[in-house]
Amino acid sequence: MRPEWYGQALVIVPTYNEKENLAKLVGRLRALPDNIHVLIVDDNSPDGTGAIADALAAADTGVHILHRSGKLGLGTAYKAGFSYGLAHNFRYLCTMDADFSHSPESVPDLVAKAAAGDDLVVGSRYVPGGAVVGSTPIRRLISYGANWLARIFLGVAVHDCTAGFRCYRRKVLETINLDAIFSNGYSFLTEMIFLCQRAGFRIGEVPITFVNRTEGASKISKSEIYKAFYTLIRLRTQALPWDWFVAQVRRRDDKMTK
Ligand SMILES: Nc1nc2c(ncn2[C@@H]2O[C@H](COP(=O)(O)OP(=O)(O)OP(=O)(O)O)[C@@H](O)[C@H]2O)c(=O)[nH]1
Ligand SMILES: [Mg+2]
Repeated sequence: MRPEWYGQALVIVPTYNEKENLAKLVGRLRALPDNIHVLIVDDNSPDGTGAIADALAAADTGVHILHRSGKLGLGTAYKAGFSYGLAHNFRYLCTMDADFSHSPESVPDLVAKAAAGDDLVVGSRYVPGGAVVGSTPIRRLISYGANWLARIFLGVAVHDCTAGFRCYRRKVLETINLDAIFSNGYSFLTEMIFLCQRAGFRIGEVPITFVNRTEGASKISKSEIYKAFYTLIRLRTQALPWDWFVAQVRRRDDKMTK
């Protein structure tokens, strides 16, 4: 039997130099029984990923493509994808990496959980049943550290807030002011979770097995790690009760001048 959300989910796949992975990934997503559409957001990949995406889109009306002029960052790729998905009336907007770290066959689990009531569903490595395969100790440490800091500094309740495997209900993306999101790179992911939690959205997690990429190269640079620290500090200071603080100082000043 078809799920209630048949044909209503879009998976946004940002790509930069993913020629080894893209056709296989799109094939597996489109082979799922739920008519899940795919939107590739390619940043003029020098390896010709854009041309592969064009061919896939020409052969299947369920495959869409957005070309951007150059490498503009993961966060802005997601934003461009969200605008496209909202404009084309999709009810569930998912994001995933192109490198098979996220299994295409897990997408229906995420959408089904959103359809059952969660506003945002995260494909999570760090809940019971979740796992990481093939990562280096240093990558694991960075990932654990980032999640631990987000929990301590920002009070984020999600166990895997740096995961790019997600499903949003369209209501979330219509409510959160995407233009006000500062991060343009990987930190976008933590910032989105923080904003969703603050807006009171219901966030769920589905355990996934994250498999480190075997084809193509990572795009994470050292500067993304510095940016992640900056994001934590910026979000924390933004969330402080500045209005309350200013009111206390004013009250004290008033008392002193009386
Ligand atoms: N459009 C676009 N896609 C990007 C950009 N940076 C990364 N990506 C894509 O975003 C996804 C995640 O990037 P990865 O390099 O796999 O980053 P990661 O998964 O955190 O790192 P690895 O574990 O080393 O693979 C992949 O599909 C990339 O091709 C960008 O600037 N623009
Ligand atoms: Mg990856």
